[in-house]
Amino acid sequence: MTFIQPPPELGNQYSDDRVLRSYLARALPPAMLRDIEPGLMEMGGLAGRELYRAQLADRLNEPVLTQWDAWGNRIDRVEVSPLWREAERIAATRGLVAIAYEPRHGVHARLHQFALVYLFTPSTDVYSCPLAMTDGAARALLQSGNQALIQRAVPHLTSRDPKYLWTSGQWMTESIGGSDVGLSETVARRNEKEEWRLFGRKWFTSATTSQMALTLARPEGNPPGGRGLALFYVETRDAEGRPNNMVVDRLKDKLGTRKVPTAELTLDGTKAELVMDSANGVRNIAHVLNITRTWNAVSSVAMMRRGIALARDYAHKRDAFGAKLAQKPLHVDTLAGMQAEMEGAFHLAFHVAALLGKDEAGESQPGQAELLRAFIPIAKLTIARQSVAVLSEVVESFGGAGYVEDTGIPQLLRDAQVFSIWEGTTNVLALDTLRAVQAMDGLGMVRKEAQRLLAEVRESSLSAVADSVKKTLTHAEEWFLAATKTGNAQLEAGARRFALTLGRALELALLLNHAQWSLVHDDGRPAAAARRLSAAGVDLICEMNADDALRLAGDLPE
Ligand code: MFK
Repeated sequence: MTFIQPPPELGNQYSDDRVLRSYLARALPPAMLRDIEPGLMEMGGLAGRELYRAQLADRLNEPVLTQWDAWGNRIDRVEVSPLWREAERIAATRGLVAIAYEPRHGVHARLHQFALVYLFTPSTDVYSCPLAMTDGAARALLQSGNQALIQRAVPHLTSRDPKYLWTSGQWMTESIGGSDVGLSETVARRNEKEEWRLFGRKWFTSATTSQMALTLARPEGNPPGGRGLALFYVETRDAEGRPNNMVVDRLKDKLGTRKVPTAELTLDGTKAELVMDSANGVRNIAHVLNITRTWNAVSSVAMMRRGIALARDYAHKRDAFGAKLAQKPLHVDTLAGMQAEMEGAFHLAFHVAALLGKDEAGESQPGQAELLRAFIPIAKLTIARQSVAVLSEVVESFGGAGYVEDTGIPQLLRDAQVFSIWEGTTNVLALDTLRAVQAMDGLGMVRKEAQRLLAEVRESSLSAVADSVKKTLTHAEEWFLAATKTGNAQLEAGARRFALTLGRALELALLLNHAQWSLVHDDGRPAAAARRLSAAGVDLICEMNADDALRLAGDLPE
């Protein structure tokens, strides 16, 4: 009889998750945790069993676009996969968007929401994408103060009833500008009835199945650039279900996130309403971006956690060279490195969620809104890169099996690759980090936040790592000041190393802070994660020669 390898399995993804449980035990009031824990347990059970099985069975299904009906009508119907239909129902009934808008848990609502999102995301093939945009749209509409649109759309966007729930798209990217959104070519014209109509092509619109979208267009006569764009509200179909003067040209053939019906759209007289003023579109859509980038960071951690859970289970089932992988020092060392990256990322993502919750509840301390503005791009860019690196290791930790599609393992890596692109690439977010830090007048507030976190770290076994965080932040601040004096080229060239260094230093400060609490509660594992993350390297700032960079990139002949 030939050998058959037992596959990796998942348990309850909440009860098995030491990192999430220990964080929530610390961050939430005990009565609230008791209240929400049955829901987390249920989601953890679904994620590890029914949904995980459904996900493996759904592997080859993809969205299908039908552009015409049998009688020649343009219909542009998109059918999503069975897993996505189930995900939509679960997301509505468990309130994955709604929770953030319900008053029940006040300042902690975001932590409750993102704990559920973190459990739900890895088993639902990036259904988090339409949910993130739905959440972003609800927040942007509420912040717009446009009462008509708030009353029209927000009750749908934040509903727990699957029949009433709307999802929202966010149509920003155009062929000319994925990053440089200010170049957008879509035009908005107002007709004699004072109705706005949009004309243009949106190049990367996920959530084509959504009932509404927020989008950017340039009112005729407005100047070029992001300020000349305006933020518009669009309903995708009329009351009879006919497309709103728009066509789905095609679905994208993407590296990953293949369940997401990402499309190219042509808007040809699409009816739209202004959300706010008839300019400042980039500034106004940034409310959506800050929410979707937070979802992106949490989803990136969740995918790391899923890959590690599978790899750890497999390590106890796979024999090689006379022992289980879980008993092999080199394999254990590799898994430990992955776990430390994930734990640091977890604490940064949930710290952002906590700050967001405070901000929305109007309970931010002075300076916290500015910190949130900077921490969102820092968290998004740092964690997305960690996710790609960790999931690459996850694939490798299965050897050849990790490279075989029907194990479900390769998809983890392909899907993770979207996190560093979707809602802003690493480099674009590094530049955004520079702008946010400049707007705060430097790194003083970040340093103070790290000092506050580290002041609680009293265990002598953690002090060397705590000192390394302080040194790293001092180095980052020195570099930032020197590069600011030297000029824009230097600052821009080093922005990615700077932002990643801030991200890793913040992760470590948060992890140390949690490690201190955990040691008091007889758990030394967060301390081990902090030591390991520190050893892997936090300070990435170094002087790079600009001419060498040009030589290597090919623009200097010698
Ligand atoms: C999940 C499945 C996904 C399926 C596949 C998807 C694959 C990927 C598809 C995509 O195309 S994702 C690409 C999404 N694109 C982005 O996320 C945009 C990335 N680019 C940026 O974020 C740029 O930084 C930005 C467009 C915002 C820069 O544009 P500008 O025109 O140079 O804007 P500027 O001058 O920096 O900012 C304009 C205003 O917005 C300023 O305010 P004021 O008008 O008061 O001065 C800024 O402060 C404000 N602002 C910008 N970013 C902000 C912000 N405010 C708050 N938060 C922010 N993050």
